[in-house]
Amino acid sequence: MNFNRKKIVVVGLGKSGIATARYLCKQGASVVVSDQKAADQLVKECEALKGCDVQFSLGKNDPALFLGVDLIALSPGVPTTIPGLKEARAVGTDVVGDMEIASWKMDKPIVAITGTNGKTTTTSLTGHLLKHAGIKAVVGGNIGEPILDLMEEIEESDVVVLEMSSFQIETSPSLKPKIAAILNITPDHLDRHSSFEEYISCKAKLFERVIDGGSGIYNAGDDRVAQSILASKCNLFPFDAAGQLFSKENLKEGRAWFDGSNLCVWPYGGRVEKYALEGVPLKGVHNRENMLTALSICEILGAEPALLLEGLKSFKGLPHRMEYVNEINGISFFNDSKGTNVGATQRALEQFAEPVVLIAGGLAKGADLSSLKGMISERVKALVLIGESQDEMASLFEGCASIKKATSMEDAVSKAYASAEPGDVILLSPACASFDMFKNYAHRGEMFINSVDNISNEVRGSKG
Ligand code: UMA
Repeated sequence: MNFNRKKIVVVGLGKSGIATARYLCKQGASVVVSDQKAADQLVKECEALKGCDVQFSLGKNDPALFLGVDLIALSPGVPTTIPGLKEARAVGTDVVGDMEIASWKMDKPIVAITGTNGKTTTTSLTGHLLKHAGIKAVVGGNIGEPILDLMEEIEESDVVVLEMSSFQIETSPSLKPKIAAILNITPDHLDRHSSFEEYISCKAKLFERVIDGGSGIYNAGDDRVAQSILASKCNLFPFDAAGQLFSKENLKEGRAWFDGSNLCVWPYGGRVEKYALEGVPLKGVHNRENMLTALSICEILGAEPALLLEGLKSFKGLPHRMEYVNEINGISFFNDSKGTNVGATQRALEQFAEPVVLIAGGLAKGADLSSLKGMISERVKALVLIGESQDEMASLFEGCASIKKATSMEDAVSKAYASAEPGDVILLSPACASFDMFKNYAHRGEMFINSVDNISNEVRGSKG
């Protein structure tokens, strides 16, 4: 589509909406930005579009705006079912996401990474490894860099690496990856998808869109993933991060696995490369999933294995994902604020052999939190609950661990500290979204770190 003089409504004035409006404006489109929030809640966002000739329609997503326009660009957080969209589609108006718009203008090979957990780490690691191997990669998408802000960089790049949420997959039917990867699927975003099955099939659509001769990398140890991509026609590339699925006879081209001490990747038409894990900072099964995926992508793209191993060793991980914060009086603090669903918290708890004091709660997004029961009984000695779901969680987990409720992050950290003894771990891994108490998961993680710093200063003060 040539955007010049086209009438376009951009819905949602967050990161994506700002980038979309800015991009379309530059292309000569006549843009109206709609957001359900009122103008006084969007001062910074409106400021970010200063100098762009856009109109604002704030305070609600007015369905009347969707009539008679050429295109509606939805931000990922905006449901595809808001009033007015059905009628717009019925008269042939395209309703798409920012990645769809980008796909109309891009001719670079695309790597698309999805999954419920680990996709940000994998996307970031893939970008890091490719750069380390001398391949010019632009990294964006759900990771926090809207793709339409990166279009100029993309022109200069060799490959585009995108983290894609289910919302972004749903609204970008023409985005055709050369390599797609699905890390894992556990229940999430059930407030947006009509069922878990629908969420799974949305992720699996990515494999159906892979270009001819392209590859689909997937977690063979995740039955839901393995089942969902069965009909896919791309070159399937399963990986086994636990090292228990493939027998000796089964180790063949187009596979990646853990052999007990090395990560092994055998690309189609290549040979087996082994990456020893000694000196590699990412730990745990879930990080092996992330590393096997990133290494497979890089090898398919022709990166030099010796450089990839160096890259694995120099990758330090990401903030708010199982991030070590501090140790105070023998108690270790970990920030996993990005643990916004049950699967993520389950994985976080699996990492510790030590007794855990868990800070959890927030917006449950329609999830069935009861599936955490077993893990909490097994690993958690005390549970400190925050946010909207705290009462629901308190009754669900009664008898599984001692339970306290907190009114703020500072209160939660102080109650967790009072419940812990030397040798214990205090873990923030909420299993819920953050928006009931915080701006986003990063804000929640920062508040956790600040509260830990305050305790550390008090302890030092009292010792001094
Ligand atoms: N809004 C409306 N109407 C609605 C709903 C929302 O007008 O019905 C408005 C809100 O008032 C707000 C704006 O939309 O002003 C927010 O849009 P958004 O939620 O799409 O947020 P962005 O800031 O544009 O961020 C989005 C992604 N957010 C979501 O998918 C919820 C970011 O992923 C992504 O990094 C960014 O685009 C850049 O591409 C975040 C996320 O939480 C990290 N993703 C989920 C996840 O990882 O689990 C999917």
